[in-house]
Amino acid sequence: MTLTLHSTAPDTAVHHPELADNAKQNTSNTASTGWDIDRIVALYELPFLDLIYQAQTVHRSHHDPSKIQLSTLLSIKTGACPEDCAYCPQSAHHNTDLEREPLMPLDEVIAAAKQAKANGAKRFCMGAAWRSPTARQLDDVAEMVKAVKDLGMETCVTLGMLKPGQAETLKDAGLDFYNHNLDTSPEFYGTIISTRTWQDRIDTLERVRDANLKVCCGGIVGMGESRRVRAGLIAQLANMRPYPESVPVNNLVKVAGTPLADTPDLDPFEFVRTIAVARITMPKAMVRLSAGREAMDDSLQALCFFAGANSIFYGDQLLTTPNPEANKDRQLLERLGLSAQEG
Ligand code: SAM
Ligand code: DTB
Ligand code: SF4
Repeated sequence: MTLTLHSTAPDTAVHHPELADNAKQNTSNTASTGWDIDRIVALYELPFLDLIYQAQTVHRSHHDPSKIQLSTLLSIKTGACPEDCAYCPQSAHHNTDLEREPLMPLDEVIAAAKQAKANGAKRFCMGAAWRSPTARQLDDVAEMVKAVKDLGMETCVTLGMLKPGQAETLKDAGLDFYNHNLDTSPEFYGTIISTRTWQDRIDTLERVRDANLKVCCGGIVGMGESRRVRAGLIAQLANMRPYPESVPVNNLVKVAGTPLADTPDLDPFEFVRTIAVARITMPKAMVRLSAGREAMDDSLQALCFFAGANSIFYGDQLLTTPNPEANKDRQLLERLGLSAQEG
């Protein structure tokens, strides 16, 4: 199968104030209509309340608004990554305080997954700071996937670029999702990462799709990009055929020693707008309120849920940086009348 990305769309109309129009569109994640960047920018430019009302309307026609999907992350191989992603504390190109760690032994991975399951997570996501796994590394991860799947959890891994055949090996081991983010728009990509190209990302995403794995693909905002760049990222995601099942929206976690450590904060409402625009353009996707929650207060997170986020990373740690404590998240969900989505 070929993954097609459309940068232009036949319909460039701005749907305001007929808010229902967008709610009716792109309801299938194989829909043939594309999202033009100008039309996405126009969504961003709606009055804030109109935008989140529209996003909530779309959300309710495709999802149970009381459910939040919970995924727990584990870094199975930490630091010393050869890639130079400007945001990432794990890049060997940056001087962060991070301790590098080799591939985690299988029994430790299983213990962490059991703990995540006991805490109520339904999906276990394992991340490795690799450019691309070797055959041997992939076999080790496949064993981990099988063991986690045997616990009755959904599985996700993010290992960098995959070579032909590797996605199939993971699928055979019981993998459900592969996470591989586009991260930013094609135009901005080169200012953030120089050691791989946008096309490298697309090639791996195609391999993942061809192996019948579900795609988890999103990006990061708050890296000093313009609104148009954010719209460009969303357009690329929404125009994938099919668009990803899972869309993580990360707010930059600023880590000392990375080139982006001193980036000015993104306006929190712009972050909420990004969630809303992702929801409207990818109605059936799970939109994950991902990295950056530690710096958000409860009201801002509630606003993100209202804008259509219906998934979070759950557990005290992301990969290498802190996440809200699980107990605090449980309390937040309870206060909001939200509950964990089953399976
Ligand atoms: N090395 C693999 C890769 O890049 O695909 C997998 C791990 S990588 C850490 C997974 C994702 O984490 C990145 O694509 C990026 O979106 C996100 N990420 C990394 N550092 C981040 C940061 N400081 N703030 C927000 N998101 C970050
Ligand atoms: C994603 O989009 N965000 C997660 C997950 N996929 C792998 C990772 C966030 C990492 C944040 C920085 C860190 O903790 O190292
Ligand atoms: Fe490596 Fe992934 Fe971090 Fe980039 S984001 S430096 S590829 S771990």
